[in-house]
Amino acid sequence: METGKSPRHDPGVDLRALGNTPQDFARDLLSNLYYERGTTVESASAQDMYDSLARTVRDRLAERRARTAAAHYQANPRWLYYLSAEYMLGRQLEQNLLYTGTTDLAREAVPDFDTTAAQDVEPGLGNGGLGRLAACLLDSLATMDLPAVGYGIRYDLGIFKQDLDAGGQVERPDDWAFQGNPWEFPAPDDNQVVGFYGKVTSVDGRREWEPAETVLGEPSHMLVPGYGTDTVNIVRLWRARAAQGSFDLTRFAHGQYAEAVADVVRSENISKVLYPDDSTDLGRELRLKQQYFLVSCSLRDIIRRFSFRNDGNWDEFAAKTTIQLNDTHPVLAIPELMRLLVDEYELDWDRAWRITHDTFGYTCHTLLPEALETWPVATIENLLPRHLEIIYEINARFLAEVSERFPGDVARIQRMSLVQEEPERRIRMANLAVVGSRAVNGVAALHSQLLAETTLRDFAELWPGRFHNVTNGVTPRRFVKIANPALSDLISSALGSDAWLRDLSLLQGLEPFAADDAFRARWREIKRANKLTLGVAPDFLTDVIVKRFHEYKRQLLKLLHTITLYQRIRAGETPAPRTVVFAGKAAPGYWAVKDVIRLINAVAATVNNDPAVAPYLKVFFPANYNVTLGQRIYPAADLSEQISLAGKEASGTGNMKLALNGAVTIGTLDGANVEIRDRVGADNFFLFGLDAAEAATLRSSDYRPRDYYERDDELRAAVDAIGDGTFAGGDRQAFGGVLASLLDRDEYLTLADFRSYLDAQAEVEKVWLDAEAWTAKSILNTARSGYFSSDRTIADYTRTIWGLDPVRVNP
Ligand code: RUG
Repeated sequence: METGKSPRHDPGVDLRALGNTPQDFARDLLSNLYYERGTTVESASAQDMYDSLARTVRDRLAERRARTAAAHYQANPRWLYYLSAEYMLGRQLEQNLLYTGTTDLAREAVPDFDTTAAQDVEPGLGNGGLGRLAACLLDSLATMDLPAVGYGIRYDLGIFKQDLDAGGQVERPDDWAFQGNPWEFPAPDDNQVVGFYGKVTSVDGRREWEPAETVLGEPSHMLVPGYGTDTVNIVRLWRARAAQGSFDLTRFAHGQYAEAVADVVRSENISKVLYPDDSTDLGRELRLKQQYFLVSCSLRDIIRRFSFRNDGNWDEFAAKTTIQLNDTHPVLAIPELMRLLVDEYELDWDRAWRITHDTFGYTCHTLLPEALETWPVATIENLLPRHLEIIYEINARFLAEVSERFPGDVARIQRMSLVQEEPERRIRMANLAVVGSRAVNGVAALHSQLLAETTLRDFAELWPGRFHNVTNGVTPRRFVKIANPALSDLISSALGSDAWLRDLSLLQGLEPFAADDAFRARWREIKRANKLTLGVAPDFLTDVIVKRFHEYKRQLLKLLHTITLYQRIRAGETPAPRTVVFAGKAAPGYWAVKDVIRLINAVAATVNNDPAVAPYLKVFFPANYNVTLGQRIYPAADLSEQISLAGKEASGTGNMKLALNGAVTIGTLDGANVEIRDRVGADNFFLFGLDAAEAATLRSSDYRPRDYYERDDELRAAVDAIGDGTFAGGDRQAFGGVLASLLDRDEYLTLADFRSYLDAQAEVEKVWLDAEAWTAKSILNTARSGYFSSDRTIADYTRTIWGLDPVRVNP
């Protein structure tokens, strides 16, 4: 039941009669097979069995959901609404079995459990860290009994599937719900109508927008259970549908089939596909349409929920509602709420602005200027004419405030304006977000500091109290308990309970075990077994760099090191055996890094086919890195590569998942690496490279990558091998682009950090050869990473930004 409606439990029906005995569970599974799939155990396909199992588990969550809704209805609490264009939820079955305590029941009831579970498709409704963070935060909100709803888009096609063809990335569509999505509840009663285009007129002194096109937003939700509690929250996802009457029957009757559905297709395209890019400003109108679609549907839904409970008393709105904007993608929510309040609910501007400003919080996830969205004024004017007027009005009032504070500072006013004038007029979404929010936060301590000192400096000077840091975190339920069951059992037995899954700081209790021989031996055995599961050599050092491909993340630096190792082995050295694991997707149009993927696979082919090298080095590039694959890689990793150029990675969260699974980090002082090192201790972290200030200085000076190339023999040999056809059957042109980017530009200072990185790798190797010393560091990494739980992140948001109170669900 969706909250917002009065919960009417039939007093004669006890929903909990579902029960959790093996008989109850088996009966419900059979009943779902019969009545939902029309089949029997004997003739069920794997998909039938999966779907029925999913429904059996979902029913148990639905019962908790009904109780959660009832508790929320009674408490009428302050709500958090999390607006995000992306959620990377990961597979649902195993998580929901764990959270309902039915894993063993399912294993008993289902004839071939593993085949059944393998049917579970991960909804890949996000690109990478930002979308996975959103999913971790939802998990923690529910676990901490906080009243929250996530809002997003139900893309038909999620993040593309990556294939490797001749070593190059090929993208295939991800029709994730092709077989249906048993976890989802449609809620057609709560449809919303969204307008686009059209004109604005003045009627009785008020502005009125008449959209020229309308689209239906159809919601469905997925359940978000908390761990160790009965709370089940929801994530509500909007799907675009053509408004009634869009199908042109007359044209169809005349055989004009494509024209007959043109309007339907145009409308439904809005939620057709996730934009496969998480870091550049794609100037596409359809993307702006998606953003407005998400925002408009969600705000109307939020207002519906608020009005139902609070009789539309607007003075209560900001007290009862806090809306978090996950990056700039949902920032149109600010002018949209203003439009709703001023135009539709007829509040005066000042009152509407107070409410709006007090309602929003904005999380910034980047420092890269190219990732700060801007939209051409002309595009917004055409698509959302009334919103442009409102943005102008917000800007005029805001700039008046700036002029008053900094009289005559024209340059400052130009920098802070919501409107960029040159080379074309564009709306700066991050500026709009900061102006329209009561709180702004970065996602790691260094990131928040650099935001206030560089990217958003003018704003931090104007409103210092508005800026906060909330360091990211990850859910230990998915990324330790589910991903690494053997390690979880060992941790629980060492700590005497599994309470650490709800209070990750308890991992500290593992510290003494770093000195315990038997414990270290068991720790190593588990790592070995996890490597076998991943399919890598159990006794090799597993060295992983898994993340989206981007130049600033410097997968190329890892590759140069790999080539150097290869060349050393060819020259007769015998380094400690290691498998280098690369995984990740590149944005389809980002050719510079697609070439890097091709090059990695070319190096892999050469290395892996050279018998002289085989005892010492392997390169492994599993395709299609996603949450599911990550869950297999993190538990197998010994070394976590976090080697971005300092000052470029906002936080990173793979670094946290890996450390929690006992990987030791080699990294720069970037993003959350800084905090990981602070916590695990400098002795348990391999540091290298320029820091953010040094990198900024070098970048702004006359940096010459060729000087580094000429000075360092090993670097020169590695770079030359890229250019001389060693990895391309003698073709010297094959990787010319990569070569030129390194030698002529090297925007991310790869060559400048190369030697320092190799020195740190030498240290890695030295420690690795002492298995006991390495294992102790591995254990200490896990023991001291409890801070990186998303439960702590949520506690920080709650304390510094959201001000939420938990609502307990009655048993
Ligand atoms: O690149 C950042 C990561 O550093 C960060 O850990 C993650 C979650 O905060 O967000 C990533 N991100 C940034 N994804 N998209 C953007 C572009 O704004």
